[in-house]
Amino acid sequence: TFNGTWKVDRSENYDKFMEQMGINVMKRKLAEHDNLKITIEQNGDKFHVKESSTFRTKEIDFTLGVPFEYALADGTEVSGSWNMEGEMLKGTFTRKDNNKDLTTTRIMVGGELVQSYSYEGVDAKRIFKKQ
Ligand code: MYR
Repeated sequence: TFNGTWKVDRSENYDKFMEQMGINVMKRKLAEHDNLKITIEQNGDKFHVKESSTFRTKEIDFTLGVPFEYALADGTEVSGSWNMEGEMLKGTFTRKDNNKDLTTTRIMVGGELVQSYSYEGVDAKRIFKKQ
């Protein structure tokens, strides 16, 4: 289960990913220490996700397979949906400003929540520990 509050512990290649997303170096430096915390409440195929970081606090409700819109912490607007593939949550989103795809997954690995990000050939991961 993904339910719980998850605090980012470490990241892999996240700076390169953000650079590919077009985020400037100053924001990337701040994002390195964003203290991202995600609270997930899943009820069947319905999710309530609360995101909090040094940048903002934001809450969203979505249903698996149902498209929704979301603004990323840097303001980039995307639309897309989350789907369950086996034990993995897979999010397929499209940037509204350039129509390019951003995919992301969430999976539990050894008690940690691992979120992967992929954009234009650059992959990154952020690994969260339960709070
Ligand atoms: C959620 O489940 O957390 C809400 C929906 C998230 C949609 C998009 C997730 C991709 C996040 C990419 C972060 C990039 C920062 C530049």
